[in-house]
Amino acid sequence: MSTEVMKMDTALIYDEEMTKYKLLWPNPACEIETPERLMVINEALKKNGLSDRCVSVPVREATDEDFLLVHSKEYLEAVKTTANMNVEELMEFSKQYNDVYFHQNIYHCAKLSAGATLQLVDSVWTGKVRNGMALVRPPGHHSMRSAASGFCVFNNVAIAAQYAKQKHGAKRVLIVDWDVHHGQGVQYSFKDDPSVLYFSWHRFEHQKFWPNLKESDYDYVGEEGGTGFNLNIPWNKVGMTNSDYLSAFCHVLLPIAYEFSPDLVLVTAGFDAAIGDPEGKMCATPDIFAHLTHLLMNLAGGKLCLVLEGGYNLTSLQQSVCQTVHTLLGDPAPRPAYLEPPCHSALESIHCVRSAHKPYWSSLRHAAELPTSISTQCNKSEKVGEMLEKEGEEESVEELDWPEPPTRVSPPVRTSVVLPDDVPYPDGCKRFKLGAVDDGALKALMDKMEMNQICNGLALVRDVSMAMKCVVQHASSFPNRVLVVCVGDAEVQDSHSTKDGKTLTVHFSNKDSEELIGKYYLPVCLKKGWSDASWFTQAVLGLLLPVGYQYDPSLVVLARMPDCGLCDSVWQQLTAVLQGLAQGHTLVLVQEGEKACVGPTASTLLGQAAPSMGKFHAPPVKEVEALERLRHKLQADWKLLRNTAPETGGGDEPDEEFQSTVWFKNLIKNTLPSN
Ligand code: FKS
Ligand code: ZN
Repeated sequence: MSTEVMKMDTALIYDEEMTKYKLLWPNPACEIETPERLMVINEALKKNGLSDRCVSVPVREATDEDFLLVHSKEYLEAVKTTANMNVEELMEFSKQYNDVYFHQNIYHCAKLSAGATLQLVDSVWTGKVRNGMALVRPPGHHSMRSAASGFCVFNNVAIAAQYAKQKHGAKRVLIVDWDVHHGQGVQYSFKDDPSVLYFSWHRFEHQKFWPNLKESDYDYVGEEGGTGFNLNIPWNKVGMTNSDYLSAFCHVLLPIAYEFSPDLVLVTAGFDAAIGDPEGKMCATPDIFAHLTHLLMNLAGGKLCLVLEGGYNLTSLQQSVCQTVHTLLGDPAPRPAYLEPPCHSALESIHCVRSAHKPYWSSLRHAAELPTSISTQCNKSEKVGEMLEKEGEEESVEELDWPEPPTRVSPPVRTSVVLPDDVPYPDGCKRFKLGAVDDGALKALMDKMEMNQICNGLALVRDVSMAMKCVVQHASSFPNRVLVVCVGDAEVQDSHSTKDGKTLTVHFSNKDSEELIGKYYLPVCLKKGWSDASWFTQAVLGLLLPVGYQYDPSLVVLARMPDCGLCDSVWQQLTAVLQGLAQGHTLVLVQEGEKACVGPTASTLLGQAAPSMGKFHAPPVKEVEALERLRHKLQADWKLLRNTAPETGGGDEPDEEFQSTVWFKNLIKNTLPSN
């Protein structure tokens, strides 16, 4: 048990010098990549008081040695010569590559951009800060060993991953590429390297979208020793929403990432996958980045480095970066807006990548095979030619409008504890002053959370079943929904299974209680002997989290029964991911005898990263099958549970219920030619 409070600082790395290059000749393909991109981010971070809350780490220039970790000597020397070129020569030089422009000062900026990334890795790896973000130009993820591409000169994040391995001895590095473009440069760098897991989702449209590569599809999984360590989710339609992104995280990235168990996480953090972006044409709102960030913060003991890539709608860009930095700083994530069912096309892609990776990851062992309809439909190679021809007729999406994310106010108290007098309260927590640990204290604590005066709470109670009953009853007087997560054996279904949906109970227990399933009472298996990392990926990431996100509670009650069977790290991971819901309002109830978990629970509630869960064992077949049956039954009610596209009976039309209803998706559909 560790109650020691770790360093919680967030690094921000930025230098104005990186705004000092721009496109010098007319070129429609490159005009969106401007110095203003960095300027508006910097202004927004200052305006929202975020810069001041971060530790400012200076940039440095990357050295030749750093560049040579990924790039060829010839290419490096060629780029160096651009510093002395005139405009005509720069234009000529740029022409050898795809969608890039050079400038006399870009080599200097590229040194700072890669150097800033390495400074971030150093600060996070050595524990000076716990996480951070580098705001850089030029971006990096398209750049290859001997070629610039897509505004990128050197591959900042690929260099950083090699550097972390060589300089710091990192054993496993996870790269999450949430930019809307495929970072083919990163993919190529690590294609046969099992120590770097690369995940990317990207606008693909059956290879019709830039960079139009066959190897951006879901069936490219890596090569030789690195087979299985490259994860591509191609988006074949524009207009993807928050639900599509969350589904990709819950059903693809997170289970595999937890199984991989990285010791460092790097994010190629482009924000062109957000609403309003002219390149991405997607519909996810800026607040989704709070959740994506939160969901990565408990991997690698919290060692998380974000490096700016794309993002071309200046409003959406700055809002998204602010949401991200708030979360890095530990501010509770806002409740996600507009969660509708994931769309048919996204589910198809998710299904395809899960089945392509089934042989390599035991957390996907039960994933469904590709139905023949999809494998034929995705038989891309014949279609590509005809698709590419259509590229000329560019779609026009009218100016989209979306509400500005609400300001994020953290409650004055983060964690309040209600403990018997003889139990020392953990560092950093506030004792909830109300005398005895009784129902009155619990209710008062809940009221304070509801009023946003306290973020979360922990109570050590005499009888956890009774306490839960009381809490749930009190919650029924609230206007909003409460998610009750009960871990361990207890009689809960009679006491508070509500039909009106004001309470949703997810009950993890040893009992086979399939006959009790209702829309708002979900009995989920937690068998003796299966309560480890693989249980977490199946039961928590694949089931609880999607349901929780879709239910969108205003309070989460997490009750731990005596002998619940979870070890500290799994319990902490569970506690940590639940804090993405209900603006972090979690009330944890623990039985008196379980004192030992007070410290670890409190540290997680305070926002410390949960520890890694240790070795991943293949999940037991019988139990996973039971869980799969449950997920199947429930997915009619809880559509975020889907990880396959429903069969459409042969026709091309997605089934009725998957047509979205929310305004912006209709807007997109009506303004684009249907394909
Ligand atoms: C304009 C076509 C532009 C090139 C797109 C490059 C995207 C770059 C990026 C990065 F993160 F690297 F900046 N084609 N209609 O956003 O991926
Ligand atoms: Zn991009």
